[in-house]
Amino acid sequence: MPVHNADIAAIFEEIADLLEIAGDNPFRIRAYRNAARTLRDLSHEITSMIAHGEEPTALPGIGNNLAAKIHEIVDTGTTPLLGKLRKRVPPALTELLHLPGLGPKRVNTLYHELDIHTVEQLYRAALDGRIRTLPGFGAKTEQRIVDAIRARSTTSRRFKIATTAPYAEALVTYLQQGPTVTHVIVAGSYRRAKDTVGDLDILVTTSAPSRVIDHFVKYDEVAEVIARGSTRVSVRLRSTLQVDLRVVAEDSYGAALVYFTGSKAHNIALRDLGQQRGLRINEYGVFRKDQRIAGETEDSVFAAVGLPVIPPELRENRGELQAARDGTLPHLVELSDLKGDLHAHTTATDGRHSLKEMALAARARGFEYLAITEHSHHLSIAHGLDEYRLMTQITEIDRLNAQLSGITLLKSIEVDILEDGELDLPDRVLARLDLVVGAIHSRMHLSRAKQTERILRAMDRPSFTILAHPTGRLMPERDPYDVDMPRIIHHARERGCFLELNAHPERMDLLDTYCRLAKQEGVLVSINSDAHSVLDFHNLRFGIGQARRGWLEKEDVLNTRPLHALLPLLRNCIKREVA
Ligand code: DGT
Ligand code: CA
Ligand code: CA
Repeated sequence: MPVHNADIAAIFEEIADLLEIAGDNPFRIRAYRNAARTLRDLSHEITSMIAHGEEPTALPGIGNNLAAKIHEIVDTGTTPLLGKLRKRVPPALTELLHLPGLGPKRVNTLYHELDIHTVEQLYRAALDGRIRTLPGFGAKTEQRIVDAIRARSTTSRRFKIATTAPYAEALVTYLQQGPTVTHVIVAGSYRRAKDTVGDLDILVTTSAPSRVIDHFVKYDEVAEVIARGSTRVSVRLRSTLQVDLRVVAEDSYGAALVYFTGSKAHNIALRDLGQQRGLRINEYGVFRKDQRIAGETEDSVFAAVGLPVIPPELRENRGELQAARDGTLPHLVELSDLKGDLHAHTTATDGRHSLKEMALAARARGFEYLAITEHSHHLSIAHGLDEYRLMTQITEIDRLNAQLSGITLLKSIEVDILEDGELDLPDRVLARLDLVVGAIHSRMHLSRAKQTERILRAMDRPSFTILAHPTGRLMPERDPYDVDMPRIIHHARERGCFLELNAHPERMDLLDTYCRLAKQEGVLVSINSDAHSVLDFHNLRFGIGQARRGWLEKEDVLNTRPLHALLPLLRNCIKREVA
């Protein structure tokens, strides 16, 4: 069975979790977590790398020991270490570890004091008020546990889009190799580039549906066939991801693609539009009475109702049909429009590559600039920079900039926004940087009013440039914090600063609807990778997808500016005095 990077990463994460609960060596735990991240972020399958004779040790952070584990998993689907650890620690406990506020110490307390193994047991104990009696817990923690479990049950069945991408791409390749197939395309929310995907919807055109379906259900990854008909089949993959396959004739391709791309709300609105013109639109075509007038291509379907084709990312019935009718559809930003990245880390804090490695990787992508934005010292778990270490890095950046051609490193910092809205470094230090990226990493549970005030105050600092990951969510374990985002966007407008759309798969924040609001307010959005390794630039494609969902065009995005146009914008922002 082909083993995907995500499968190996999941095993490494579980090993790390189990080691953590068992109180193992922190360095060992970290090594597994880093390796999991490396694998997940990899743009190619490690199995094919190995098949080409390359060794996993060529990857950053993968030593001989981890490489041996990877080989074991590729060959057998698992590693003996996992079995051993699962005997030592009840495996369900790792699920508890992923609830906010529960570290290994608390999980151990729950296990030993209350014999809690599972999330369900934890939920019941919390509702009974038994958690608050434990040492190190309180009524507040207990309530947070209840909230988190409730939130989880509504969101946990969805996958981050970045997680589904390797599965989708591998399946498309597999289906293309099958018999009598012409088009293969992933439709549904995946094609609309939603930040999370409920299931994959794959559309295939063929003259022999049953042969395609036979081929599909033989795919190695298929764990279970949920439902099978003559032109459709639903399966669950081993990763638990569900895939719906639809098989249609070539001349229905466009109509089926429109239908299965959705969204449902968009489809219904489009169908109504058709009805007003005496047309019937369904997944087989566009019909006037019994006569088919369109359906081979998406263009033909939209043209039948007098519209240009609408980009999939806009198809949410949020005004796109009206815009299409008015000729005001946006010309959406594209990945190739990005000229640089304004959020990246190096080995100086919690990144895994050096300044130079990051600079060269950015240059290789065709970027003109890369802002180095380490954490500031308040974030001690990431080994954040104090003033002295920041100054040392600035010197090093100057040296590298003099040495390297074709790429400019910008001096910056991801400075912590403290609870009172102050920044973690004084203005005189921040004033020496090209830009200042501010972010919240602590006290996520302030009231909406306090959290909003905190951010507005931070934006008032004279050097503040970009608000990073504006709602702080980490999918799936941390919900966005409660803030008044329209007010923050408005304030950004007044203060002349910018908002980040963080393309890290777990963040994908600013949300699409707020991207759109930012555009309406004239606030530029910076689409950043938050790279912690040279591989992370790859995630920018998902950030672009979300920006497109937010109707953003090239000129709405800060880092589509070439360096010479970017610098004045940053300076304007930095020099602005507090009124
Ligand atoms: P997901 O899977 O929850 O991330 O979201 P989608 O949009 O992929 O939804 P899914 O998989 O249930 O269905 C795929 C597309 O099929 C959906 O976007 C639109 C179309 N569709 C599904 N059910 C209906 C329906 O009842 N009416 C219409 N007009 N279209 C539907
Ligand atoms: Ca779907
Ligand atoms: Ca579906």
